Amino acid sequence: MTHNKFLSENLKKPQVMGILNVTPDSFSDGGKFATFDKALTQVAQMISDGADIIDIGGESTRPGAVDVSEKDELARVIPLLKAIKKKFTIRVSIDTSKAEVMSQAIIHGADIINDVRALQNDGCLAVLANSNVPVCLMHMQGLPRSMQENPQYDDVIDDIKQFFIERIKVCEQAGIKRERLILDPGFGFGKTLEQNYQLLAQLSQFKDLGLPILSGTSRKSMIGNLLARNVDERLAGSITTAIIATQHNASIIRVHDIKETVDALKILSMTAKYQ
Ligand code: 9MG
Repeated sequence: MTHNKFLSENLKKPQVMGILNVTPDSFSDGGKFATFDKALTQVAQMISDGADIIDIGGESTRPGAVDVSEKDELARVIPLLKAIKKKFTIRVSIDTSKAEVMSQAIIHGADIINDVRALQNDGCLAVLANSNVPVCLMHMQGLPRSMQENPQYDDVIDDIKQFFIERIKVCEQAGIKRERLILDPGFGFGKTLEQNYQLLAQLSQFKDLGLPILSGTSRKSMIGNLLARNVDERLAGSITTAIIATQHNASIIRVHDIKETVDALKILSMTAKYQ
């Protein structure tokens, strides 16, 4: 399977995607990078720690999160994207589900669109169809406000695979080539603890779709709830899940703790040579 230029050139080794939340209530950093200068300083640190991609999010998608207006999201994300593109050569992904944010992000140089709603919101397919930017289609059951209330599947792997097949078809029909797509099972987005770990253990089951897999488990409740650890105590769990995901075919790993994940991946890669 040939991917588009970005994907074929950059997925030869697992890519570390560093998380930069620019929401006042961001998931595990308490919003401490919510100001512009701090965010830029953080980007410099993420690059020096070895990030391959920076994922900027102006909408919180944590369980229970409320919606943000388009105006607020644009104001959080676009000036920062422009500044990063001016100052650094790092690739930038924009985490959004809004067509206008996608459109502005693409105009201002975004390298990937990361959509936890898999381009299901109005206008998103058309925006992507008019560009050549890769897009991550994430699976979520329900909506952030209520998704953890009672997640139910006939078979979590099969159901998510069917969702991917359907979304790939819809994208292709809209004019978005298959080779621009990245798939993400959406750890923690409408999944029980057991379902999350089944997905992690069986991530290779999505291999037959022939598309790159993105995995995001960093500091999530699936780690905290299993280990009884607060958000700031989930480093070991986050690294372990990143390594397991990589061993099971993930090629982009979305993380908070870049330096530690890069170290762990280097060790994994050293052993992979002898397998
Ligand atoms: C924005 N966001 C939060 N968690 C995520 C995950 O697991 N995957 C992707 N693609 N985006 C996420």
